[in-house]
Amino acid sequence: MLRDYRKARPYSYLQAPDDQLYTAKWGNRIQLLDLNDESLEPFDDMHFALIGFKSDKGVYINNGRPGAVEGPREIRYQLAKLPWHLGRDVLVYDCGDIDGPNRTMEDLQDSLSAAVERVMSLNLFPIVIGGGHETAFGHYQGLKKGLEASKPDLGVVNFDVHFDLRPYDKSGPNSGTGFRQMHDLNKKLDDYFKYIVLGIQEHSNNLNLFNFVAKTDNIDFLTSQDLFKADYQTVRDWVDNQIADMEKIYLTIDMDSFNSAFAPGVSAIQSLGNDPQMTLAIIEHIAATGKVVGFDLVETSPSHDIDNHTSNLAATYIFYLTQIIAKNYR
Ligand SMILES: [Mn+2]
Repeated sequence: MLRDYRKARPYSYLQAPDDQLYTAKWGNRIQLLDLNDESLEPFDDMHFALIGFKSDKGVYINNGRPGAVEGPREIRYQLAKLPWHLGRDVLVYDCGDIDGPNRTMEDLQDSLSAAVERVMSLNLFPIVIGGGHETAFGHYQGLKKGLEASKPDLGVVNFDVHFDLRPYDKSGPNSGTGFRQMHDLNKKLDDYFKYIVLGIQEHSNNLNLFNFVAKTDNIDFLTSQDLFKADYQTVRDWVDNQIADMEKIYLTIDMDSFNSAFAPGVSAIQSLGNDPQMTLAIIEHIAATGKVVGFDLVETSPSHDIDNHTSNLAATYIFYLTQIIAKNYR
């Protein structure tokens, strides 16, 4: 039995099932799945599994503005309103949430990891809706365990303002340490680790972090200004070069990487952030490689949002990414 697991309930966000594919919305097509149902058999076809990660404990520990705990709820509402373009064969299951107000961040990360592993054992494609960026360390560990049989070289692609590579020896793990934890975990296991970040802002990372990145192999980045100045083809070539040796990819999108005009509902607003169109083009290109084994959207904080801009942007990304992934996994 999964811990801290709340199976999906038909919140008011879901509407009556609709077989009319030309008029159906996501809210008519999403189905519920209980990951603790032991009678489930692995699925034969490519389907998606939504998991909400109801934690902003890492944001709180990191002295950020809490609120991302409600991200999963609001993004589901936005998703339900979008038209269905995935046809009849691709299904999206809402598998519910990892939720535990009285549990530690590490407990919840372990529980998320187990849920992601369970999703993969059912041959479903995980989409995790955060939650603070502590989502990443839980999601990543679940993917790693889910891939244990074949042990591919699993790379990490992060769209983020921050490296989230902070040392945690004194402060303890939080939403800003997840990728350092991945780095340390793989170093200990002597496993493959490669990590790239797109959208780094100089003014949002101290020099100690740039120093760590400079002297660590297999971590590379483009700043948000690099993305602004380069044309799409240049960025695409850089990405292709970076991901060439990744056999599988874990993709994570921090909503604070976007310009706050597009994504005001985050803990750390970013006045100079990435453009969502440019970012989508790059992410679609990465998804089209067929290497992505799971993705998440984190740090959507509805209480800081304006007119649901941020949750709507996150839902829109799910809309486009699922199409590309479904097409390239067949
Ligand atoms: Mn982050």
